[in-house]
Amino acid sequence: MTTTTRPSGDLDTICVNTIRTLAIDAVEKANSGRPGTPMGMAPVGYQLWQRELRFDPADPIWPNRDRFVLSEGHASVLLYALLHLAQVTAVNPAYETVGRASVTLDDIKTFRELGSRCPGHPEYRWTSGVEATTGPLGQGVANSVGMAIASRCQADRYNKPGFELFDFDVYALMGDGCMMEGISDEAASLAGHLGLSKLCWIYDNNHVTIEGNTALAFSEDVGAVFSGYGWNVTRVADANNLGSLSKAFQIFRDEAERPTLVIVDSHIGYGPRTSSTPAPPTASRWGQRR
Ligand SMILES: Cc1ncc(C[n+]2csc(CCOP(=O)(O)OP(=O)(O)O)c2C)c(N)n1
Ligand SMILES: [Mg+2]
Repeated sequence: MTTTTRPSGDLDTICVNTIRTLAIDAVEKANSGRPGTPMGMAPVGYQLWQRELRFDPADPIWPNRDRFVLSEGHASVLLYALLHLAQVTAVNPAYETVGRASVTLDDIKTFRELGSRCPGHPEYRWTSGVEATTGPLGQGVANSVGMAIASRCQADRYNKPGFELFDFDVYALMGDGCMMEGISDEAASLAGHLGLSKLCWIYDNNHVTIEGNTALAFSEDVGAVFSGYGWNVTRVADANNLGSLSKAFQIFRDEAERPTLVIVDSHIGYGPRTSSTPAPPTASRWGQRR
């Protein structure tokens, strides 16, 4: 007789922690890669893919699907975990359904290996469900502006009263590095000018980049800058608060004139308890007190 051990905690917490542990295991197996950002952003990915995005895992090329762009491409394993857990099906480069999962558990086990469906950075038309190739910081958010322009163009061209064929939203997840890149500001300026209200950037404000604390090189008031670009700016003080995330995404959808920036405060590597990393005071770890 086999027994199944069910992890403790509510279902949302189990799902979020499953994303975290997939990220940890993939990076450990590859002996390469970055689990910290997927762990910090796991609740954001979960909230988006479970509750916010309109998409059909069985039809990943539905033209009116909401788009998700992982601009912080170094966190690729977050996207692979989401594609796997959402059971997105695969299409080939010609966009034909091929009857298998986009990302299997075995694919995740080959993370960062040559020929893997889970390369170090996400590749468009290599892993289906990946909407844009990312890695060069800033590139994904810039791509997302083009996608939001496409959403409006297709709506203008094809929608008729009572027949709304196109109204898809575009979400892009970015980090401090994306925010520092000039291309992001140019793209944000254009998005604000055009009033691309179908566009939502989510800024992983974890105050750390490769070189250390962002205080070393980055101190601009991001909210003020984006307000100046004509964006709607909102804030989530704790990435683990799914209710706050939900409200922020509702604020985005209620906005009809401007693109939205959601500034999310997070902790890189959130989750495991070690003797050198005390629990943040604002939230219990792993969703439960220990
Ligand atoms: C244009 C560009 N420059 C440099 C890099 C190398 N790089 C990869 S991740 C990273 C730091 C990213 O920091 P952040 O976006 O804050 O991500 P986090 O460390 O918080 O996950 C850098 C500099 C890159 N990918 N693209
Ligand atoms: Mg950062």
